Amino acid sequence: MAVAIADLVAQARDGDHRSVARLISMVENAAPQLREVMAALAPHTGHAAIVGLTGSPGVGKSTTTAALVKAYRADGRRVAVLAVDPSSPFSGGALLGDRIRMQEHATDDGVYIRSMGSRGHLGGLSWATPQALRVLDAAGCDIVLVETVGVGQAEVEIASLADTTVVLLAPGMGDAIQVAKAGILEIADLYVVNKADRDGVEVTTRDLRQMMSLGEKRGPDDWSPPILKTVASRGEGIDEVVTAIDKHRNWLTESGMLDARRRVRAADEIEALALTTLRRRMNKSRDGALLDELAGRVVAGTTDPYAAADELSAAMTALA
Ligand SMILES: Nc1nc2c(ncn2[C@@H]2O[C@H](COP(=O)(O)OP(=O)(O)OP(=O)(O)O)[C@@H](O)[C@H]2O)c(=O)[nH]1
Ligand SMILES: [Mg+2]
Repeated sequence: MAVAIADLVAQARDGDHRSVARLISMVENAAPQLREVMAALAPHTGHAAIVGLTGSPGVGKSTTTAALVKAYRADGRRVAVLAVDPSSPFSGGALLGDRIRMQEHATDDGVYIRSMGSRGHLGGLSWATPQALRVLDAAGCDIVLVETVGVGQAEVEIASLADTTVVLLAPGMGDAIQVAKAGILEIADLYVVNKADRDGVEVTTRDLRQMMSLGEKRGPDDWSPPILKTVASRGEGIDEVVTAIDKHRNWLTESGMLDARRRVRAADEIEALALTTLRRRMNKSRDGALLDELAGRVVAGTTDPYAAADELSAAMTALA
């Protein structure tokens, strides 16, 4: 059972799916070896292009993802799909429908598919997803597609994890209005109006364009998000999406934005981990009844909240 972490990482880098799966499970379960895992992965990260796909329920994210996988494979690229379900605490296998759609890739070593719930005991998406992305990146994936349904804050969170964020819309779903509401205009690098075989595709595209022009604050060197039309269920327009994603990637690299985005992301990750450590120490000091005692003194007026917070911080530092 006890496999050396270095071996596990080496096997994952050789494309062994079971090793990748075990590493991601370690992330999700916050296994005790996680520090060692992350240290072993670190030198191998930074290659994969992280592409987030988001949009309202049923807009065609999974169908588009499957079509993109096919296109990337035809191009000889190694690709992973991480389906993040913000409403589910469950992880592990892919959702049933998505599994069927992905069936043609099931025996392809160049494709890795995983779904994650996001309400894990450790606070979900923001905690486990970046670490899972590190595993897939270090495992040698060229592209990691992260699919998440655009409800609540999920799409904004995904955008903060992705190099390129693709927002999907479909005609007749009032999506253009939703775009404005959800602050999607700030996060989209690429719009895909899927189900272009349906009526209303022009209306959706026009609404979207109008919405974009209202929010326009772009300089001449800034990226201007293109609007593409697809019929994902027939694979139409998918090559154009691949090209646009590559083009955005090149822009990110050349403008220095890729590095800038990644630094922000790393800073967020470090901050989240540091806060987790602090909270753990605070709970320890709570066991020691310090917080309780301080609260009593604040209520009694013998100290003030600022001085009490200083005292708590000092006690937490001493616990380091
Ligand atoms: N007419 C048409 N139907 C499509 C197209 N793309 C997908 N669909 C259908 O739309 C339905 C929803 O597609 P999914 O790919 O599951 O959508 P999704 O966004 O992943 O859905 P959730 O994960 O549930 O949010 C399915 O029945 C697809 O077959 C398209 O281009 N045209
Ligand atoms: Mg889906």
